[in-house]
Amino acid sequence: DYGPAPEGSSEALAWIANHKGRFGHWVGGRFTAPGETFATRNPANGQVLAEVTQGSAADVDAAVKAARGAQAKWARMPGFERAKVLYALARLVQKNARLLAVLETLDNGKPIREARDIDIPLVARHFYYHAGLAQLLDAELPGMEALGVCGAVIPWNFPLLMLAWKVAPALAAGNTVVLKPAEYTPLTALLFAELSVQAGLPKGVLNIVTGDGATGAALVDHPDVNKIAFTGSTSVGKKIRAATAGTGKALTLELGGKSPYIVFDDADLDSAIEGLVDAIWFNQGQVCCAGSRLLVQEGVAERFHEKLKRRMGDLRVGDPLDKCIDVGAVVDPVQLETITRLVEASDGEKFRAPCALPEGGCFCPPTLITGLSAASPLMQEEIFGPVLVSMTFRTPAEAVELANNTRYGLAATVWTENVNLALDIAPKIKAGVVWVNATNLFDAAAGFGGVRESGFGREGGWEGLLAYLKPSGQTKPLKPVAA
Ligand code: TXE
Repeated sequence: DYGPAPEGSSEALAWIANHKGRFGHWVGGRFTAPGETFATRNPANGQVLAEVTQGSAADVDAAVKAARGAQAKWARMPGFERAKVLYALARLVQKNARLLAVLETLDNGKPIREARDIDIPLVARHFYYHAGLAQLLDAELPGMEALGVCGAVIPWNFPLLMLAWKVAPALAAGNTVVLKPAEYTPLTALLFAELSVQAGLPKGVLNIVTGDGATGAALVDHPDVNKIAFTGSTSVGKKIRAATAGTGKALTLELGGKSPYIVFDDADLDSAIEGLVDAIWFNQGQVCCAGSRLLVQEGVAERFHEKLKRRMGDLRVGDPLDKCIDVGAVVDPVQLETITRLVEASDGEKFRAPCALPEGGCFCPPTLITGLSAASPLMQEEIFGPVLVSMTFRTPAEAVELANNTRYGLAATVWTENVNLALDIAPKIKAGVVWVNATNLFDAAAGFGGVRESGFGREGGWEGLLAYLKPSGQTKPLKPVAA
């Protein structure tokens, strides 16, 4: 069903125009008047999409007060009543899928195919799944209660999906939320907030304060916030951990990565190539668990690199609203500059996909770099762009050693037809998830998160929900669990 983009941007632009192109914060179930604003732009053409308000500490305080005011009543509701609202949110996301997908693509630069087929469906699934958990809570975890007011600080690579990862479990457990979207991509969160009224979400249960890192820091530092859930860079994660230490705030951190993608001699190479395209060029490589470090066994390395270069020649980089393209725009000129600088500064042999890049936007060619040493900065640092670095190895033991030769530990991928080999090395790799002959598999029911400098805590599944609960103050009698 590929062809020129029938999905226009008119509906999304009309939504922005209905708000006169200027947004305040979402506090207590309505938009505040816009204050001092900054622009959010379409990275594919540099055009300003809208002006959003730079949140001050006073704005954060007002949002926290609204969240606090709504919390006790929301938590006292029976789980199945909260579930009704979460189901309604899931259905509204599906009903407005096209509008949300186009708005996400405009604000972020990701291919519309990905926003439409991956981001937005996963958002709906996350709310459906947590609606189910909300219903079970009273019977299954009678001794647990909500933490209170939860602060969420999220990144720009999956704007609405990261909102869902934090808001769905928080609300299911009876918490209220103040969310700070990334400054590059605030729009789908604001649209979602508006939709939440139709879902019957009580006022004050979800509040959104837009702004930059200073706004995020004000939320982290607010004394009446009970938990911070953060996804973003390792450096900011460290600051947040330090800022919350000793405050009694609960904390989960989902940070950067440099995930290995290991290909053994006996792997089905064509499948491994397709997996790799998904691992490193999905979302322009701006994925925390991107398979950004290829480790390929010596015997097949040359053949694999040849095949990979041929496949890179087929990648289409272009207008993110065009359904035919594979790689869209990176999120912002600053990110583009960082990626370009890192690539330019590295030695090693660089192969850039021979594709024409559109002018006037943040476009970056898919790039493969070989011939680097294990210690070189590009092998160690997260690039967060469409850039793959590659090394060879001889033995499985060496593959494990190289895989673990990083400060991160978010994800890893192993390709081999030898199931014993896969089962042997997977547990030796230090990572939150190891995929075998597959990559980028996510499910709302499976906890996702990292080890080492990729963070701690899990999002998704029961373990993700438990991160939004604490043992109840009053001891309730244990109810028998229904068969
Ligand atoms: O991230 P930041 P940036 C990595 C990736 C990328 C780099 C920089 O390598 O190139 O980080 O991206 C808010 N207190 N990842 O600068 O700064 C900020 O406003 C509280 C990996 O965009 O970490 C935004 O909402 N909050 C990552 C969010 O933190 C603060 C996804 C993330 O921004 C803050 C994004 C502070 N002191 C970037 N400073 C992943 N793991 O997926 C900033 N923020």
